[in-house]
Amino acid sequence: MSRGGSGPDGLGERPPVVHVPRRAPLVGDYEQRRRSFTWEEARGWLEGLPGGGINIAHEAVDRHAHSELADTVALRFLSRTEPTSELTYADLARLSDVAAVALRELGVERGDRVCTLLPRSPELYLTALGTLKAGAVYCPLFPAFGTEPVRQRLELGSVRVLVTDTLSYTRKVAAVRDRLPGLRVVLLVDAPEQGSDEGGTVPWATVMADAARVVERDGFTIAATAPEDPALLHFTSGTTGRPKGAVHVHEAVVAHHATSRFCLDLAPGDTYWCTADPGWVTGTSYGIIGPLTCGVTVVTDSADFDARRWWSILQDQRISVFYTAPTALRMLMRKGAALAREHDLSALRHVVSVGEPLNPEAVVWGTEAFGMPVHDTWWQTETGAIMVSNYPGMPVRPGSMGRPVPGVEVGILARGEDGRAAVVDGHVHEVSEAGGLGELALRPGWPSMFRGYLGEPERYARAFADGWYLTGDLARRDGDGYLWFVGRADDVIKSAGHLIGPFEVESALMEHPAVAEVGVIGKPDPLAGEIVKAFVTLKAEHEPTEALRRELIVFGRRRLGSVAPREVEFDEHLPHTRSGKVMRRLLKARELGLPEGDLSTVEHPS
Ligand code: 6R9
Repeated sequence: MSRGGSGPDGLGERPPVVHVPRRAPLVGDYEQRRRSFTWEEARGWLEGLPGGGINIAHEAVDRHAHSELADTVALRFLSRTEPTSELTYADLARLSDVAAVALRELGVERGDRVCTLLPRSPELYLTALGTLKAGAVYCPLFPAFGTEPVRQRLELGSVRVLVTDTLSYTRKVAAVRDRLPGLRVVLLVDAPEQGSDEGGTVPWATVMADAARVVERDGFTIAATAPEDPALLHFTSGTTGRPKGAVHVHEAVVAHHATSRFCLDLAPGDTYWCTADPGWVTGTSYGIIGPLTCGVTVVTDSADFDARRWWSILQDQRISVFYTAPTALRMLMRKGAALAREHDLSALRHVVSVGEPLNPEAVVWGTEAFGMPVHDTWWQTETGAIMVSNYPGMPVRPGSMGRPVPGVEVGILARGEDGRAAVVDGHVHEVSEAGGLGELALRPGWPSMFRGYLGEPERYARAFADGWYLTGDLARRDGDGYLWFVGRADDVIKSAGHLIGPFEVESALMEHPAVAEVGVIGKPDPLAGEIVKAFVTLKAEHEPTEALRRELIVFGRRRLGSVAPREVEFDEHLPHTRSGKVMRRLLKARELGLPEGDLSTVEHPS
């Protein structure tokens, strides 16, 4: 075990926090579980379809609808504007059958892509599950995206059906609809059943009513999907180029389920709240699929962050397991632990975090506010499920992401000059000494690993080397196997837990007539972790005025929505590589006030 106040290799400055959970954790004894666990065993915890297939929606919903959980609330929808509503597992099974038939009646076939651009509302969850039941591929879009990210994802995904509301449609899709010939059908959830005013759209209520009659008449049979059939498409961002569409298959549900047990400790009887929007991978893997496979009650809230509201939800809903992100925890911390203590959190037994580095202070603050430490987890869109975690019942080392999920092998790979894992003659080398820095890598083989970047086999192939999946994150591993996040090996930005590609932001700003060149970085921010900052060189005839700076911010906001730059700075001399690319790393070094020659430190902002 660790020496006194820090990890054995000087990692971490705070003593481990020990919390004895109220009930025996499902992961059991971690060391023993790691030795004995196989993914085949976890597959056996699920039902499967007759004939050897597997379908995520069957495991998440139908399996429970035919069990003693049928009348248990599966989803509870909280909202500022609508009354609270609920769906039991039996309701959800029936209505997702109807949604599946509605999609089939609209011509959706196996493998077709169906998108939502919706707040966290019943229609989003019914579309997700109905799509999976129809054997099609569900692709969630973040409702705060602006026109450009929405258009690009609909186009790259060749999306066939979009489910959205009138406001999002008119603001973000109508004007670009003629550039999306693949988009056959747009369903509006708020249009009256008699018909919609928006040309080229169909009311959700109408197709659902028609489909309900079909189900009544003919019954419904779920698509007989095979384990390797595509199920989910999640767009994610890289350093360069367009967003990448990570494809996940139905077999992924084995990992969603096992990690929901091991890391979130979910079992029937729990009331669980995941604050992530399904537009990001956490809100799908652990806001829909994982918890439903465990038969719990999932609470969703369509409102934005509000500290008082959040503490009230934790109290009034008697939340037992809470999964959130460091930015939200920092926002709660700002309001103080006293606010937490005004609330009865006696139902709460496990608090978990993901998405960005979790400050050691936040872990420890958890013991004051929640009565237990915050447990960090690490994973990515590409991994589909949690890969590294702090487990209930094990000492938490504040600042560490935890240890690998049983069934997952992690490597720390020695780096080359570009900061990524060095591949020499097709081979990589693991950093063997404890505490050594390298690129975090995973041995392929877990069920929820992405099976491709849509239409980009070379990009997918580049994500692997010598039998490892390369994550693009830098990390250290201490002598006890705990992993410590150091930074990204690339220029991707994490703001409030949301992954943002600098190239996408740069491309959008380049559309402004005054802009000659742009470099975008993540600027450290005490609350959001990073905020998006753009350095802009203007074309010769334009003056760097305050008015133009503000115009660029508004321009970005309109095009990009929530991923737009919060800060814009004019810079006549953007640094370039020899090949002429803007050196974002140097921009970041300047921003941080670091010596420009010393680029190695840029990736260690802590
Ligand atoms: C699930 C999700 C993935 C990237 C990942 C890393 C960062 C996630 C983290 C963390 C430090 C943690 N990240 N969890 N960094 N500590 N516990 O967030 O997926 O949006 O694809 O982002 O997020 O950099 O590589 P995604």
